Amino acid sequence: MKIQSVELLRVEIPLVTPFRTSFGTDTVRDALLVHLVTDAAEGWGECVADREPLYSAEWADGAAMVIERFFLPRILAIDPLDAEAVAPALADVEGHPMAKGALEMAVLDAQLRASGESFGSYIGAARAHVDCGVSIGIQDDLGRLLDLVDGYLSDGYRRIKLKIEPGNDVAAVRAVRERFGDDVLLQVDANAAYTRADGATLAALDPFGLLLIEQPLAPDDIVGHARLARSVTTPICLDESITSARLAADAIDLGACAIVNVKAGRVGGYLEARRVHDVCATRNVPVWCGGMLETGLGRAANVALAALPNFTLPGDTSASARYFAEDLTEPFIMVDGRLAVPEGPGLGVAPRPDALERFTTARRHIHG
Ligand code: NPQ
Ligand code: MG
Repeated sequence: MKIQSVELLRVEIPLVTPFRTSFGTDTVRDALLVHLVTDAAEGWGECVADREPLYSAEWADGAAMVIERFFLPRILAIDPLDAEAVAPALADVEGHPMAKGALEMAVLDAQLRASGESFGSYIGAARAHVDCGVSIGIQDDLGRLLDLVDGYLSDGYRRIKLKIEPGNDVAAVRAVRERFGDDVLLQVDANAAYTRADGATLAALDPFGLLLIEQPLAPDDIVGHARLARSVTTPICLDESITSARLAADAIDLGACAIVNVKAGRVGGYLEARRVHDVCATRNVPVWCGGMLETGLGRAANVALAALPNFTLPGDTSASARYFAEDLTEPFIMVDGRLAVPEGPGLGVAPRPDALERFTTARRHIHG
């Protein structure tokens, strides 16, 4: 496979409702896309870095710069080019896993479209559908939160995740349990908003039978999570902390988590994400697929990943309609609380030309 052109695009897609987390509020998804044309096929990659470096150190403008200045020359020098060669070729550049992952995704999509194989088949999907969960942003008003949960349960979502922060935690969980009962699969995500001193608050969640508490402490506080895990009964799940398969294995072996959220962008791409799945499976630690408000492109890859055997908990793989009135690709529609793994070559979906034109805010060829 030989690269003929590389284009970087920025798309801005309005969110159906603002999404508030402990690190900020988003009203649009501003995503960086990589569009490759090779002699064999086209490929699309989506970078999950946000507009500002609040969730993680990466941000969309920075990702575009590091791709153009440092990754592109390395990619163009790979011979023969395939997705497996991308991460090793970029490994001498420190960090930037989301930018690396976007490039690997684009190369993999092109490679699979050329060979006619689906992303799901390549990555090892073991089923044709995946269970959907939904992530609900922090609400000022508990009545509004209950209405949202009610609506998502009516839609068929099989698991509810509440974003929490200090002061917006136990009361929200209690209200949801009181209204909807103990059978609803329920979990919380703190996006690192707590400290080692908050053990008592987090232990106050124990009576509510949550599936897990996601990333209560700072990303680099593996020891703090290990201590916390011994002082609460709710399983600890790590998200931001897990930057590689090796770190996943170490965090589990140190007792810092009993469940892992897998996000390809955070670990440098879908191939490393599969290795995270594998080390967790070896240790009998369940995993689930996280979400980064992906367009249909990233959503397609996530749904394929979430079909691997050890993804035994519903993921943040929601329907397109959870986030967007109109998706960039054909929408992912939930049926009976599940999404179908795309079956076409590569990602199995592509941007619809008219939607791409309307959502694009900038585009530039960086090669060819
Ligand atoms: C999480 N996702 O699990 C993330 C957080 C998150 C679905 O809860 C733009 C880019 C907005 C990345 C909002 C979910 C984002 C983002 C939230 C990531 O921690
Ligand atoms: Mg999270």
